[in-house]
Amino acid sequence: MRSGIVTIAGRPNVGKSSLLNALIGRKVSIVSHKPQTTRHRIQGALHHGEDQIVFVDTPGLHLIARRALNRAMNQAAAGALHDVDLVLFVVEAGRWTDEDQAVLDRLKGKDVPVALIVNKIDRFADRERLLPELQKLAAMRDYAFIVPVSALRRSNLNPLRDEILAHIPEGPPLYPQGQVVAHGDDFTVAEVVREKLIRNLHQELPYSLTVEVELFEREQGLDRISAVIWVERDGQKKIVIGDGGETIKKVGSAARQELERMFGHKVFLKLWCKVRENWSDDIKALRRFGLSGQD
Ligand SMILES: Nc1nc2c(ncn2[C@@H]2O[C@H](COP(=O)(O)OP(=O)(O)OP(=O)(O)O)[C@@H](O)[C@H]2O)c(=O)[nH]1
Ligand SMILES: [Mg+2]
Repeated sequence: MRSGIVTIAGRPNVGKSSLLNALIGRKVSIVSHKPQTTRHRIQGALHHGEDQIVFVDTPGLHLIARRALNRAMNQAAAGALHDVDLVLFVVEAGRWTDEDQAVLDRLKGKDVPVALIVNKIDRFADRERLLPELQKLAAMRDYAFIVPVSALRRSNLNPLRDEILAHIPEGPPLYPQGQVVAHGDDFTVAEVVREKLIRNLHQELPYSLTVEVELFEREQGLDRISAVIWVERDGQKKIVIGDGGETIKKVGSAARQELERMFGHKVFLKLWCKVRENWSDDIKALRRFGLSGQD
């Protein structure tokens, strides 16, 4: 019986959360085309027979961290690089940046085996071009193993799972059989609403908002949920609400539909938008929103 904790790390936008969801076969962590989507460490357990892998998805490590929120995100990610059984260093095929280099540097001298996962190989129609790419990446350090994958197309995931299983210790399971996540349904609600906001709002606004569940009542066959979207300025509130409430309605409806699918029952979701100036650089506010980066 094998059991281990495996961190998924890398710069923003390489597909860490997509990989977690694809490996587990269910949406555990939100995904968007914008970098810096994940803000917390998010655990998800993969049960394979008697074996179990507990994955830890992390915020993308980034170089420019001017706000307290960004520093907390980097701290949350860095805190998952030790005291685990294996780190999956995720990169994007054909795209190496200074931020990838910074992650590689951070992993130096750490007492944890590191595997290289080259994601988004679906973008390489010509497989011959992928090979020199992999060789270049492989030469950068000693890796426990290297696996090219596509989280989007779900390709090469079983070989990846088997490699991971071969590199984690024997031991009793960390999660009870059948349990997939450690976080509660209120966290899922806040994250799903935030995902729909990111997908429906342009430019920088998603970086200035956070979602807080104020009320969560589970009756028979129905959840009554009320959540606040916190923004930093009045102008942002106007955009989140949209003309005649159009945007916030669209976000609410998309979030409700996804939550109903996930929870398997009806959801009544009420969204509000409120201003709290400069929350993303305010340690007290971050703590209240569970974003302080502390354990
Ligand atoms: N073409 C392609 N796109 C992918 C693949 N995996 C993820 N993506 C896309 O890459 C973007 C970022 O995906 P995420 O999973 O949110 O990336 P992340 O590394 O978790 O990003 P942060 O949370 O911001 O650090 C999304 O638009 C995904 O759909 C893949 O295998 N192929
Ligand atoms: Mg992510």
